[in-house]
Amino acid sequence: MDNKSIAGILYETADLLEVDGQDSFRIRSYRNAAEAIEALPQQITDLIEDPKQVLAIPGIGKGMLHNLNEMLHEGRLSLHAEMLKKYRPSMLDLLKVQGLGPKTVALIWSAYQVCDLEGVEQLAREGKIRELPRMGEKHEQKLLKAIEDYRRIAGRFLLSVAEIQAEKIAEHLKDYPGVERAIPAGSLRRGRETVSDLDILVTGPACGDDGEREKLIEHIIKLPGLMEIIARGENKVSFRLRGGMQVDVRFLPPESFGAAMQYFTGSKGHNVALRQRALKLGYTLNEYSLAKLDDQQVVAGKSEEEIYAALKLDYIPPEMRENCGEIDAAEKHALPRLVTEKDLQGDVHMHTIETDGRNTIVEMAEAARERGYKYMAITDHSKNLAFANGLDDVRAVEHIRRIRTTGEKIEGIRIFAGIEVDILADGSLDLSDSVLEQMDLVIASVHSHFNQTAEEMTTRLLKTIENPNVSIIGHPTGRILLRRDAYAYDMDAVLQAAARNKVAMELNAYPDRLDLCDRHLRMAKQHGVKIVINTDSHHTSHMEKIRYGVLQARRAWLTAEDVLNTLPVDRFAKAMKHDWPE
Ligand code: DGT
Ligand code: CA
Ligand code: CA
Ligand code: ZN
Repeated sequence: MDNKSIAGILYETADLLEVDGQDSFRIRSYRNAAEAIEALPQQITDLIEDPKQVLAIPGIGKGMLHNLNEMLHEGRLSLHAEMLKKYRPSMLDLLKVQGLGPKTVALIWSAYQVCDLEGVEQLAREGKIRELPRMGEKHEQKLLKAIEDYRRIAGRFLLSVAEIQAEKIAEHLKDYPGVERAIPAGSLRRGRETVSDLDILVTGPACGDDGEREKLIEHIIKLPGLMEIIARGENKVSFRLRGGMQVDVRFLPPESFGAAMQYFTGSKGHNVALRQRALKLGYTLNEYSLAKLDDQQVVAGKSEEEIYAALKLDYIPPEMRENCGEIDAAEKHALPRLVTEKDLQGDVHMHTIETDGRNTIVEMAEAARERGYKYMAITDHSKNLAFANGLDDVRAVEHIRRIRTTGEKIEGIRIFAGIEVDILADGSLDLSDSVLEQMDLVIASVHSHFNQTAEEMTTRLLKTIENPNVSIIGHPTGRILLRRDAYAYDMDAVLQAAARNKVAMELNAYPDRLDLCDRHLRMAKQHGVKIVINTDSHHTSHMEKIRYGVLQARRAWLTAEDVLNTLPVDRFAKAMKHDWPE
């Protein structure tokens, strides 16, 4: 955990304690500690082994030292977790709304036991906020506006959504004569699962002198969907799109383009570490160039490649730039060869019209073959998913037969007969073992009872993993990005069991799922658990979403060896029966 996340948890704890009506001294101690850690020049992780140094930080006493130890060793703060359990994580969103401080939130909670955005919005609409002490109709209106703004402005967007916008803007820019390159940097280029604002870098003669740039800006603001201009400077224009996404467009001379790409791709943590390295080697690094410290002579700037090379580093792919050890690895020529989309030989999570998909077996298989895959699997739902018309034992066996008959008729691609079977509340499966045994592969997924305790969920998943018919755990945390949190369980215990039983974890490439996430994928790799990257396609057009899965895998430093569906078809078939390659 870095200082920023620790400070964040402490701030949140302070806010929650205030909502909870605890004494102001205690609340202040958490805020003071958060401020102190935020302002610290070095990482608290580096100090924690020496309690004297930590206690020397103003605002940090024995109790807080204990909290810091807990956070650094357990990755959580129990008081924070306790408060979140009492008030739900949605309380934190509420606290971020302009003008909704802990005191007002506490007032609303005590009167109505409501602690989420939707709930408060409804109360305001129904005129129930004005009935609270010291509140009036004006407050209510302001609150509604603030909730609207919060949603619009504080929002993050799915990578897939941000990409579409970025492409439109880049096209619009390139329509203008004298624009040579228009490339998105920032979190989008790093392939983060969600993106807050777009950072687009532009170069070409049109970025040359001031007059030219003014004309280019005039062109930019004609962009369809542009809602408001936020800032208009010499080298930059910022605006907001309909739907709330903010965009920063920067104009650059060609000799700085690489330096700017490097800087604005980030991450901030990566940049800070890279700049420190530059200083150590006698250079300064900024968004304009890499230059010698003594005489300011520029040594690199046109391309990212020359910057990394001048810093005696192998080129670091954008997905790895999160300050997670990539600079060390690049120095030692030890960066992994990241998995690519081309490495994938198949996609083995797909639905058809037999349950909730939109296409037939043949259509799905042909689309997969079209993509160049050597194999694919049909994995329709089981009966517990009633709204999806899930299969019972009898229909499942019929479906296997249908899949195999189709497979015999189709050339150039192997169709595996599989199933996405529901994991029931107790960890048993929704279909009989005698049916599951007949499958080429079995994906087991949680689609119900998301609210079990972490203990129940852990036991549930461990039981599933022990079932010898299970090949893969599907979308293993159940999260829906920006909508539904991951269900809680002991990831370590589950990954250990998965490694022991040779049950793979899915990386579901669907852009609003993308679980396992990068952090969990790294954990999986450490445990020796193999990954399968799947699209969970319900339509032939969904198969292209595989690239989001590949991006996430690359962010986790995965290589082709870590991913089972890079294997040739026969080898993959064995891997689905617990025979993994070394
Ligand atoms: P986002 O927009 O929240 O999804 O994430 P980013 O990474 O796109 O962040 P953003 O848009 O604030 O900034 C773009 C890049 O600019 C960021 O990845 C690194 C660089 N950057 C921004 N602020 C700083 C800073 O204070 N120091 C350094 N070294 N780099 C920064
Ligand atoms: Ca950004
Ligand atoms: Ca930005
Ligand atoms: Zn599913």
